[in-house]
Amino acid sequence: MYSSEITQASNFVKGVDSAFLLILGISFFFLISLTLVMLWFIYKYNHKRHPRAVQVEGSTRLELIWTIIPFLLTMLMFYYGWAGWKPMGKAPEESMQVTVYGRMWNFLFEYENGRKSDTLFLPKDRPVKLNLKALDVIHSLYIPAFRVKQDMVPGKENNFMWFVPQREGTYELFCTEYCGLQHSYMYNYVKVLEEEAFHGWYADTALVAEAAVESPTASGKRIMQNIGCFACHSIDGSKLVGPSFKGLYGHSQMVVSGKEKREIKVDDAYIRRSIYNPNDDVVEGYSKGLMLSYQGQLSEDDVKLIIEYLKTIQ
Ligand code: HEC
Ligand SMILES: [Cu+2]
Repeated sequence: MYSSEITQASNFVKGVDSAFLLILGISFFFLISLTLVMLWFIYKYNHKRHPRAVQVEGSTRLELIWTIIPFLLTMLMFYYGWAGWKPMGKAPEESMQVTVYGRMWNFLFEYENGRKSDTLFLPKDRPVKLNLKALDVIHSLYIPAFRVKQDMVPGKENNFMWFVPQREGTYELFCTEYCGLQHSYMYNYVKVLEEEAFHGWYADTALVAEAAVESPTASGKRIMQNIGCFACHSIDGSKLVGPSFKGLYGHSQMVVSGKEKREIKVDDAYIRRSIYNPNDDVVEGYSKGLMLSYQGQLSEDDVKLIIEYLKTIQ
């Protein structure tokens, strides 16, 4: 269908596009031919040219034709669809593994060496298997340029997608299952790099170095932006899904702990608890269960930096 010189963005582009173009082609063929036949009939059986209506009854030959041809066409479409889809179900053994966490409302990519990122960096020409983990509701990971899309179902075992990126570049990636208020925040990029450049990124401990030159408050803010806290929390006093961070630190807050309502002072321990066990103390007027624990996703050091940043929002 394409000349083989053009490299596709991924190994699945060809199979999906062939099925798509075949179905589109068949649809257009029938759209045009049926329209022409209709116009021809309007002309031919016009009342003036054909004054007396004739009843036509039964034609086995015609009925066979209009059963067999559509049957063959649907089987052809099925075959192309199936042939394009089948290889997606089995990832090669040697695939690079990346774990994708989807939560309201961001994606987080975790690599085998522990490196985490909100942009998906990948080496060119190496199969990659994305192990999909939805932490709250159903999300769906979609990379249009690679022609791959997979629902992320909470609790589902062996939920994955795989592909081979074949062309360097930056491609869109987003959630394509409406998952609540800030669904549109789940939008990011895939960056496909040459093997060497990828390794530079992968092995780079610059993230730590970066944090060392950055002030703790700037690091705290960056961590929060990367992991998506601001989808639910503002810093200007406006109420989003959760309470605003403005003027939070050092002030008192009414919270519901279990059945008991109490007033607490917002200090380091309270913020740490809010991040790791958000349902222990639920801010009065907000629902339990909206904020999920960041246990395992944010380290104690990350939390300390976040606290430093929160102190500055007064
Ligand atoms: C999906 C929406 C959502 C995301 C994302 C989210 N939160 Fe929350 N957060 C809430 C809600 C709702 C509450 C209030 C209910 C409660 O206390 O659990 C809350 C409460 C809090 C509180 C207590 C605030 C107060 O006024 O006492 C802190 C601190 C907090 N979140 C920090 C964070 C941090 C840090 C992040 C990012 C690592 C984050 N949240 C991500 C929804 C969210
Ligand atoms: Cu989503």
